[in-house]
Amino acid sequence: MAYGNRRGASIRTAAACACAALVVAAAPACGAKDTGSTATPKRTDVEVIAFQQPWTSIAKECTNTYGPEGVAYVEVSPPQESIQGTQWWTSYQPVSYRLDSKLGTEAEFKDMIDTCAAAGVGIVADVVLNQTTGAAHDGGWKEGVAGSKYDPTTGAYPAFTGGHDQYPQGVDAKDFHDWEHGASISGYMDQQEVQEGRLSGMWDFDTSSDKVRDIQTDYLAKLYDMGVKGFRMDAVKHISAEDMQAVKTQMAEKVGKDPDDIYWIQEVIGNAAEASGIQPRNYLNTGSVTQFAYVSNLNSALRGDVSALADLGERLGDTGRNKFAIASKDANVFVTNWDTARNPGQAITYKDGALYALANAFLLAYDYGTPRLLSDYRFADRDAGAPGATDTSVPAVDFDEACAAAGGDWNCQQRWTPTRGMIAFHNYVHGMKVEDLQEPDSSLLAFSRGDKGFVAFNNGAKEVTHEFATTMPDGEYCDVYAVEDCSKTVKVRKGKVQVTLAPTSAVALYAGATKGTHPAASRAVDPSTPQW
Ligand SMILES: [Ca+2]
Repeated sequence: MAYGNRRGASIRTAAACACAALVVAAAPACGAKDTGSTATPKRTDVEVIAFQQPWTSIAKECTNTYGPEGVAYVEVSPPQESIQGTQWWTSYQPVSYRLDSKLGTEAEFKDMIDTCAAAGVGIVADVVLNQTTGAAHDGGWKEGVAGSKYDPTTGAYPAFTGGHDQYPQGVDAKDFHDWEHGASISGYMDQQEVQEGRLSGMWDFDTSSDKVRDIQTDYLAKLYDMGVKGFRMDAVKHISAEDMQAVKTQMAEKVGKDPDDIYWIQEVIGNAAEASGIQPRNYLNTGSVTQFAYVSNLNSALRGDVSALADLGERLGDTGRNKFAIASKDANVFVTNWDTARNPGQAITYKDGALYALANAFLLAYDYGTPRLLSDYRFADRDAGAPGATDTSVPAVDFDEACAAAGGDWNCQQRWTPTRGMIAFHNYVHGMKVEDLQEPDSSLLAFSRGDKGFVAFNNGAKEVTHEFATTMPDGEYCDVYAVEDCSKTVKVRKGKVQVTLAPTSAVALYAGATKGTHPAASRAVDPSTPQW
């Protein structure tokens, strides 16, 4: 309802501007009075991955940044106890479902959920159900980050006892798949191999077993009852669709909800050349799926001919035309995640400088899928954990300090000015169709979102001035890609908009951001924004 009111107010303002301009272009012209008093547009579906960030740090950032800028969900790294080690990927090797991890305690996790909820932000938990730890170890008992014992040689994990300790002995080798006597997955043409073999040598849970499901759904139900608003399910391609469905149904029963009402994002890395049974389309009954073709399409088009993005939504989303397509409503889309960022050539990442901000702007401006941004840290070594990580913990990061300037250990993408502006843009134009898509040459692309927004991209190396058509009403709008305080504006006149685009840059306007109505800002550009 508040959204409707705000929309109404913005339209009235825009209409007043147009009238003033028609009458006479004199002071005090419409837009001259910079009140900056409007709140940011109401949050919709934007998610940010807070990669390897401690719970206390995320809680503060919900209050300071995610809430105010309009993020709907923050996806946190796996919250369960894992193996020890400084590397980030230790989080993906659970040794118990205790909520004592490198990123914080159960009490800190709960406090983060509550603090973020108070800021209007829902927590999405990254959940690892496919596996425990690597089996190829030197034998003997080891300890997880919270002290739980496990023996990766024999497959004994006594700390997986269930939510009520109903399995006091925990799990052992019988509770895991035994495909080819514990062989690892070596190919992706055989569904059984992919779903029952060991992923990189890790013990593979028998997710068809009642006992395993009971333990795992206890864990999910606990997270949900604590206030977690959604789940990002890891390595779902390695879990059969039947097992995934059964797990979700049982978990929903435990929390007394309809499974369809539980937000469920499934990591399924689609590859048309692989077995039919592991394709993303098999999992649409349980939730949305990660759209990795989006990552590769953005990667190639924004590094080359940007006009290749013109029909992206149909190409990736029209299931009538392509059986590997994923409809917009089912697609979780992103420029990169932490995995593709570590595989050179797979995605546009922070290492690509201005092109990364441009790609994230396209992600938030275009109308396909549910956008998921990444907040992460700089790395040279692909295995490197978060700054300061030890074998058992990641130190809290004060983002006010870490993001006080560009170029620190943390990238601070969530604070960059183009990020803030494009999140507001995305939320404001939500539900409007892409219209007037124009691609005058191989480095320019522009489109409108009905009468609510206009965006233009230049992925070329030269500054370009170009006049585009737009469905936006006449007015003078803030360029929210460039500034937060409306110190840079662009005028729309009679369905035309002339913009000057710096090399590898964008211009973004939405009807709710004019001189008189742009969201309040204390500066033009956030200090964490890199000088590309
Ligand atoms: Ca499996």
